[in-house]
Amino acid sequence: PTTIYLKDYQPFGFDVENVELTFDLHPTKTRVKSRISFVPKPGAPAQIFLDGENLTLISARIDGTSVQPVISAEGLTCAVPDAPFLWEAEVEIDPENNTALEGLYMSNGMYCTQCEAQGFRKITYYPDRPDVMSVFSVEINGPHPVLLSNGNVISTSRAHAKWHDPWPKPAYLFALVAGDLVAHSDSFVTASGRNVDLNLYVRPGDEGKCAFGMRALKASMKWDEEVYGREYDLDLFNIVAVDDFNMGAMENKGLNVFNSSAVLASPETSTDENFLRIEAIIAHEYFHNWTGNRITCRDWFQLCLKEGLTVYRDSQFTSDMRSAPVKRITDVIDLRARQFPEDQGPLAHPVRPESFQEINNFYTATVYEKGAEVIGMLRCLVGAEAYGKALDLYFERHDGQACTIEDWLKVFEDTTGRDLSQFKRWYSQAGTPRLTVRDAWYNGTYILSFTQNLAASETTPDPQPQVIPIVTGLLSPSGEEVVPSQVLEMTQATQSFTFEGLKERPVPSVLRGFSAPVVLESELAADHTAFLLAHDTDPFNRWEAGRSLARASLLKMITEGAAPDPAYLDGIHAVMGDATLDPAYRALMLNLPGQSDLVKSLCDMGETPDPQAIWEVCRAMSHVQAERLQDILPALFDAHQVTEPYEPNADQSGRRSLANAALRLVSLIDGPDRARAQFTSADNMTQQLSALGVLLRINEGADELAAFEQQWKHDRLVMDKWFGMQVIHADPDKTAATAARLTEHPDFNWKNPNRFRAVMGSLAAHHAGFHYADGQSYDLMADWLIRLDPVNPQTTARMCAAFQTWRRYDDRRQQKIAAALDRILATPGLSRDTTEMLTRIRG
Ligand code: B3K
Ligand code: ZN
Repeated sequence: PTTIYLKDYQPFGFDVENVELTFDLHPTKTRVKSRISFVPKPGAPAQIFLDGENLTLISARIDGTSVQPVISAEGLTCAVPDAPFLWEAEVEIDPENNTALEGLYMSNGMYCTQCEAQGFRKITYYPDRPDVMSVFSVEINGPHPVLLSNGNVISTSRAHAKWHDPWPKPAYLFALVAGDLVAHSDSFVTASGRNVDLNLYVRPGDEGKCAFGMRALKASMKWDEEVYGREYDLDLFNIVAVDDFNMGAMENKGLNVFNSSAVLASPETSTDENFLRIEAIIAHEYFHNWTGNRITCRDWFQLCLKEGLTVYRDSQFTSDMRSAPVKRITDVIDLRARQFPEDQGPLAHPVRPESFQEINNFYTATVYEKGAEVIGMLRCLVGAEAYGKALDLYFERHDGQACTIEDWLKVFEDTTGRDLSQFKRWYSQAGTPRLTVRDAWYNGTYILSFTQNLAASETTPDPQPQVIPIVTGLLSPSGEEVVPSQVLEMTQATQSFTFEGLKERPVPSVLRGFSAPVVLESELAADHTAFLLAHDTDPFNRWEAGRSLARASLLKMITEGAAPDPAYLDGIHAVMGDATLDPAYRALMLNLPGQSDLVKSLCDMGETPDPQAIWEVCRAMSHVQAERLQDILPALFDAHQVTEPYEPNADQSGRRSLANAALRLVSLIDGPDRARAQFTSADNMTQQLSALGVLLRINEGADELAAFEQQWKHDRLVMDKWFGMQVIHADPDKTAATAARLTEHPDFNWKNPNRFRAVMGSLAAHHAGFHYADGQSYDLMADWLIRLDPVNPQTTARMCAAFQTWRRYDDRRQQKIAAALDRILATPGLSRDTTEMLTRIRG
């Protein structure tokens, strides 16, 4: 496989003025005609190369004359005039047998496209690169009631539609949908008074699951006007739900395509978490209209330009719609669970990678989530107002362009006068910096000293100090904020910050709001964690204090057989009983650190982690939590019941999450009765599913599981939960067998990515079950990756990340994993996607 390098970037030799496409739809023999006006740039080559894969060329003409291009597996090469010319081609493609779900494919009888990153080349010959932007007109012929493409409708009649998108765009934003769909329609009036028709297209039967998505879309449109001054720019905005989709959703211009799990919602079938995720993804795709579509990426190395920024924007949106501290805490939990392992293992790469084999493998937590963290740091450093000015300039200066990280940083430099060359290292250095903090106190002067350390890695052999914004506040020993939050701007490898004029030695609260994506290590003279859990005014750090106490206690239980730390238990007892605190926030306080987080800590301590022992200690800790909180759990459960009609808003979902956290713990002591009652009486999925989870966890849910299947067997999205729950809640010694049994279920449609992930993704997420000593989970995973790879390389490659932390385990496990990896790698014809992932992981 070839490696592509950022340093080799060359602009394309031709401009594309205009693209006209005609589709004659047929399940196995779709014809695509293209008419493309090319204009050679000065110095253009005498031959043009057009990307194309899995296409059958029927005919090609230049300015009306037949040509015979040289065809390869990657595209075609053809001699061209040194003046503007019209390229006309006709190709045949086979959507029905396109199981990779990239290009034009079929899902339950409906036609659908996915072109990002390089799927358009599976539709027709084209310069399939984001810096080639053009205006598209599309004609669709096919016997389907709904025929959609980007932009505005020019005409429709039976079996025929014409579309025109006035905004120049790269091919990856092209979309086409055709099928027997129904629309849930609404409209939105923009700030300047333009009326926009909104449609959410779904399969007949799903009409009742559209209202929430539509509300989220309108809220997003309004928010982007109010917060970023960005209006929508077409008369029409369509969203389509599709059952077979490799990821969450796709921001095609004016025609967003969504995994049905990321848009369809109803109280009966969706949990509060589902609603939250749907709202965020709808916002994310909508926000791409400006950050991604109007301003796009010059090349795929710049992916974080649109993804980091758009994740940052959707997290701001969720913070505004719901609770900002809760959003921040859940984002950090997610970052540590997904991005940190990536950044600290064999898949580590910079936020802006410098090479790749398969770009689809770089839609990662690092590009997305760390990319968003980098923007959060930038905003923290320059301040909210300067951030706003820089963004205004970004939109003004770069509208209609395909840009780079250099362009992005330049608008900040130009508006603030700052030199961001050191800050830019966040984009080029891989790895999670470790930040160590020490303190000292001399009569009235308090000093905080920090050291930053970034481990060398393959992509970052010689790490240099980064700019780290450390938001810090100081508390008095009685818990008052004596120095309010301020940004300490660290630029050196080691650096001290001095605070004068203090009456008594303060308690520091550092890295408030998790102001930088680092691992903080405390070498403070005294351990203030329990104090911060009780008193910190920063909600993030207060939660973090609880988490640190829990982690430290679990590690001592694992390594020394110690008893659970009473300071931790007293601390959470106080927080749980504090009715002034947001219920959602309190529910988060009860969660324990992830088991793979603990593995990492153990490795750092020089210990060999035992997944089973970690699992048992976490179980034991939950029991101890339940006992310590026994006096308040029943009351917490009762007091947070929602009696009003179900709404997926922050207030109600917060109350449900606390009640369900209480239910989970109290059931460990009192048994299944409360959960059974809740399962039976529930009128919404949040209550039903959490009751089922509680029951499965105490090995009591067999009847409910059967009842659930009966009740929901007609609903794919709910059945995904049914599949996943059984794996997630299996005991470690039964996890592989449970997953294997589920793959035999008649409804285990493994070619559907959601269903595949429901079983295999849950297997990977069950830490102790996946790493159970007999190695059966590794083998099962390998079997299924081998089977899925020829069908759907993207979903296979993504699942390979399950093995990325394998070097953290003992020799026996490593041998078993190595054997599984080698077995997959030895499969003839393994895809480029999976080969790249596994070679990097295997090392
Ligand atoms: N831009 C798409 C992701 C495309 C993934 C291609 N493998 C969704 C998003 O980030 O909004
Ligand atoms: Zn995105």
